[in-house]
Amino acid sequence: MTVRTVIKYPNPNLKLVSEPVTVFDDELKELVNDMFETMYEDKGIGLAAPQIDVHKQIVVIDVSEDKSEQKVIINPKFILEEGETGIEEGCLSVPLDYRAYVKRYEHVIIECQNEKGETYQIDANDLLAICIQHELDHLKGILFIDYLSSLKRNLLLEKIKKANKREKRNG
Ligand code: K1U
Ligand code: ZN
Repeated sequence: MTVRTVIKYPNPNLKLVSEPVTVFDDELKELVNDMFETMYEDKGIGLAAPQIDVHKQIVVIDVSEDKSEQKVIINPKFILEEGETGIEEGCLSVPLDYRAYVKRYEHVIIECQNEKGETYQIDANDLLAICIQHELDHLKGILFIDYLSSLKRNLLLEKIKKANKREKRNG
């Protein structure tokens, strides 16, 4: 298993729309294992393939504290979206540990495939529902900061650019 590099905003590749998975082979299983390894290493609760610059409809999620609720979500489709909730979200692809409140559905049902190609449904509430929506947005090239005003997003972008310049100068 390998920890992959997570690409960061404003990398334009984060805006690409991911392609469906058509081949369910050992290479896919290895990619899924690498995604879990990368997510746990970065202390995340989810990771979408485009975040490691792989533009395929693959997401891994584990909202547990003991790595006991692993979910592999491939080629997902929303079946139901209802209610309203929200938390201060973060993203492994957004630098500076930036957090912001995002409004989300409280209850979602999705249909998807696992790494063997088997179709199944996930019925999710609360943090799992929020995480699913955040990760499935990545597959459409949407980041949680896209829901902010352009003023807030541009302020963040300036801060990130300054931090990147500082890092380059200091090595
Ligand atoms: O997609 C990602 O970059 C992972 C992201 C998932 C996520 C966090 C929060 C709300 C929705 C989706 C993270 O794991 S960020 C770090 C984190 O562990 C976290 C942040 C807020 C609440 C709970 C966990
Ligand atoms: Zn994210």
